[in-house]
Amino acid sequence: TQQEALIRALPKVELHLHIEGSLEPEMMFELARRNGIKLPYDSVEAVREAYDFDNLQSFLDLYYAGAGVLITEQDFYDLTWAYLKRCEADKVVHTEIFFDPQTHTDRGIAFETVLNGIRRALKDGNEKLRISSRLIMSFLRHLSEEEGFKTLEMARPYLEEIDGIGLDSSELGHPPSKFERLFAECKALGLPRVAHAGEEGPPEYVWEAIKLLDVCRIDHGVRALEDEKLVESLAETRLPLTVCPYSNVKLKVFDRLADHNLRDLLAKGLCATVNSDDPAYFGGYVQENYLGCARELKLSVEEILQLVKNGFEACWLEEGERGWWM
Ligand code: ES4
Ligand code: ZN
Repeated sequence: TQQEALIRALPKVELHLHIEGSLEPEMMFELARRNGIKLPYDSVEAVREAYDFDNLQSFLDLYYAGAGVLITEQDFYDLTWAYLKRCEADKVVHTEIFFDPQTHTDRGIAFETVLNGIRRALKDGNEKLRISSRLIMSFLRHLSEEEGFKTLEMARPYLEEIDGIGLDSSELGHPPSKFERLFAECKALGLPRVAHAGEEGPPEYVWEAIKLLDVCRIDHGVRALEDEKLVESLAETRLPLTVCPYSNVKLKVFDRLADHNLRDLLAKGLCATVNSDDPAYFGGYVQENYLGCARELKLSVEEILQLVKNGFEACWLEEGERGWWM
């Protein structure tokens, strides 16, 4: 279709991608072998079969376990480089990725090992593939605010290498308000902030992320549609939502892609963007998310163009760093 050709041809950005969530089963096996780690699966196929989730938590349990094969700086480099090669193939020209340092430091991997591996790949991506990027350090919200402060202390010598702050992991029961002081400290350090909110959690969590954490984007935010005042505010401010359609279906936020509210978000004037979240676990990189939505939601050419432009609008590139595509 015309829509499909357009999606493939357009330069795109990605603004919601957990680098640990781009660990494909093939690489999981390769790194397990390289590092002498025994996996609880017999084959790549068995891993893929295990990726049948009931909700966010059932996914996170496997996601944190899978990340256990990442040990050396080279592992983090290889993981990030494989993602960037995929970006190249899909015409993703700019990407803003999350990493979860606590997932690694809590099992004895040095903060520096994680950061250096990812950073070196991003630099190579910029130089060799012409893909620009930002790196967002995300706090795990199921851990305490104090744990978050300890992680911020670990990051302190490397703040030049960190472009922003995120908040992810188990949403229900861990509202943004739990991290108000931590995010105030990050703001004082001059770091821009985003937070996952309104994925499984209620619209109140989106309000909290805006008012208490002073975020410049909401990750997911699809449940914002339940609150008319919130929709009005998001339309007015154009505070972006980084929507991840396949993720929402895999984690049962919506039953089917055809039931997703992406078109409604656009129709109400929100700055909704399309992203992949954890593509190795949810079965599609950003281009597949666009293609799936175009097919199942019957997106028009105008809607596709709007989504792509929203990504440009929502990204953190400064005026002088923008590529030919922007
Ligand atoms: C995540 Cl889909 C999702 N939601 C919250 N936290 C996450 N971390 C990785 N993927
Ligand atoms: Zn996410």
